[in-house]
Amino acid sequence: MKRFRGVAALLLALVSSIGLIAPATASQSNSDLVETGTAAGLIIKYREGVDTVAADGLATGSNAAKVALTFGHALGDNLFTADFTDNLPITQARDIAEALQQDPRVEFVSINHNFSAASLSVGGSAALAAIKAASAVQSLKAVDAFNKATPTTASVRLTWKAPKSLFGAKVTGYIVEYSSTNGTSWTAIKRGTALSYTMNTALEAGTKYSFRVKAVTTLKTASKAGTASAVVTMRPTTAPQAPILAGGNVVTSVLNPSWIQQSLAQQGGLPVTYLATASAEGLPSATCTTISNTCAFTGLSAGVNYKLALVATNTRGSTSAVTEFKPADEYYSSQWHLFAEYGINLPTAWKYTRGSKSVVVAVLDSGITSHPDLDSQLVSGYDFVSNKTRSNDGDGWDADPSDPGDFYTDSRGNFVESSWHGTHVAGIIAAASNTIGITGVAPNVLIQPVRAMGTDGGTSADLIAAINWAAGLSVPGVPINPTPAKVINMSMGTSGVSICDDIASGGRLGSTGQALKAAKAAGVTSISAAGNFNTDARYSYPGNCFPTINVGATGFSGDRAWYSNYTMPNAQGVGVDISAPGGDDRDQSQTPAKTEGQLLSTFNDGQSKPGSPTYAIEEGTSMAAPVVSGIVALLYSIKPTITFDEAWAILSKTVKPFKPGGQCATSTTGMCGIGIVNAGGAVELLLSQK
Ligand SMILES: [Ca+2]
Ligand SMILES: [Ca+2]
Ligand SMILES: [Ca+2]
Repeated sequence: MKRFRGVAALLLALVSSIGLIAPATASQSNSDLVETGTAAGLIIKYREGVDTVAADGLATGSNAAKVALTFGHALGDNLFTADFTDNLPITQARDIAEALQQDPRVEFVSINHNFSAASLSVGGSAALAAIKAASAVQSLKAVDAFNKATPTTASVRLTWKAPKSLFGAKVTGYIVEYSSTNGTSWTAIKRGTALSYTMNTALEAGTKYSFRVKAVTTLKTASKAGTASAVVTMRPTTAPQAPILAGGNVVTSVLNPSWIQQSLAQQGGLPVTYLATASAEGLPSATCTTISNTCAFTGLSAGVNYKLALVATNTRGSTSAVTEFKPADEYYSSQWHLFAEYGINLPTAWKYTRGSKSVVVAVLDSGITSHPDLDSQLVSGYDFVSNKTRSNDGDGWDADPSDPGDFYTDSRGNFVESSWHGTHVAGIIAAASNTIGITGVAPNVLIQPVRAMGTDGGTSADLIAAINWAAGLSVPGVPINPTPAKVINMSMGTSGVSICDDIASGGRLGSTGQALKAAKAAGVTSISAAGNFNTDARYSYPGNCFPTINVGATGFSGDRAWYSNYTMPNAQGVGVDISAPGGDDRDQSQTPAKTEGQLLSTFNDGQSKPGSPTYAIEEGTSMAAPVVSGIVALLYSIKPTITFDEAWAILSKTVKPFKPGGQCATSTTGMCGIGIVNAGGAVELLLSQK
């Protein structure tokens, strides 16, 4: 039997230095890799007709393995998990798997790998000390901050004075809270240390808002929010938003055009007058003024096509009907990965589509939290975290994929804050284009949150069930997915060496590979993160499984992000397929303010359990993979029957080049994959093929 020895020293060196990658040895192959992670158990596939429980009541095959195996879940496709009581080193798990493989009733055995979220952990883990909250901030005032430069954005300027009492701590920021329900519920926004804040997101003209402010004080590493200031109220107004013509802007034989009735917010909170102008080449134009949503023209020639222009006016200003899409989300200018030189050229793609509501992207991750940029973007998902401790929701598999937080106390006793990883990933794909916050790559597609990671990661058995379910395939004991996904995003990886292929299987697909292949056959394209350990992408599961599009991360300047795994020479097809911006905090000189070279997306401010919705920057191949998933979702929106292979062909033919002279560009072995994904190029190529 082949043993797995010989390159351990090389592997260790690679983690800290990529300088060693050039001298590839001809003898390197997957079977040389020494696996170094832990395994939660095994995944067993029985031969056709074999009962999984033998006549003696023991699990079939456990005697051959000479170990006690606890049977866990049926995963679909005749796959079953057999769990170890405690995690075992993968090398030990392999020995057990090899013994079990000798049982003639067993078709094959896979390792049930452990993996974790493939983004870097950012933020500290300081425990809250018992410091005293500051007193209320003083003299809070609110005025309408209408700005002619952004005439349809409702804006309120708040000013206040510092609290009287800080109890020895220092102010490190303020939390502004607003309410559209007369103070019944409040939404918090974290601010800097300035004694003012102009709020121009999340507000609708014509609505009465309440505002209050809390000081955040910090003593050493401990922070505390102070008591709230007195409440002030304000009803902002704006110029009207552009009216939407019901039938486009061409009048054929209809001489009484209408447009969609505007809401109070769309009217800027004020009475609006509409001026419609109908024009046709060589004929006099006609105008019509009204306060309703229809106009009766006189003097038009019958049977002529007129072009209609529509202007809405109130006391704040005027806005014309526009057809070209420009996102009005407050933080769009911070989303450099969408439009910068080494971004994904998304504005070109958006000329044609921002996605279709019939396309679902499954986010196999830590779950989801309530967020005003995501709540409108969801279809129902599922929770496949089987381990009742790791799940943090008190049970195993269940129908509720909400993220209860994955906080934990590490082995040194430090509190590790919840990552809200699934919330961040989901926003990159499909945050709503709604004037607030950010916009996703494909804001008109829908997200299916599927929990596959809990505290400290997940297991491949749960991931396999999640893949099968997301793709609409059957998973025993779970209702069929009513809205199967077309795209599956897997932003996760392993720190140790975890090989996807099976032991003693002669290159046959492993259980994860089987699930991915079945998903592909069901019309699904699966996207994976290549991992964040600055090492050979062959080592990181599930990105090293086939078939997925395995994504590496680039930074603002278009070269490999420092942490991103990469393709080794002679990697035998297991490596990084393509790169996408995932952020690089060591490459931030030209990035928009406060992004620190990273990607801004939806987040939650709770340290353990979910708190209030917010936004945060993160970096990782976890952030790069959903960029690709969003683009692939745009392709499905244009061509619902597109296949995995067709989508890959489109992506690979349209990539942008890496930064000239950089590591990715000068590598002769496709270190960072074929190039940087290009949304505009991909959408235009697909449309040209239709
Ligand atoms: Ca659960
Ligand atoms: Ca749950
Ligand atoms: Ca938004």
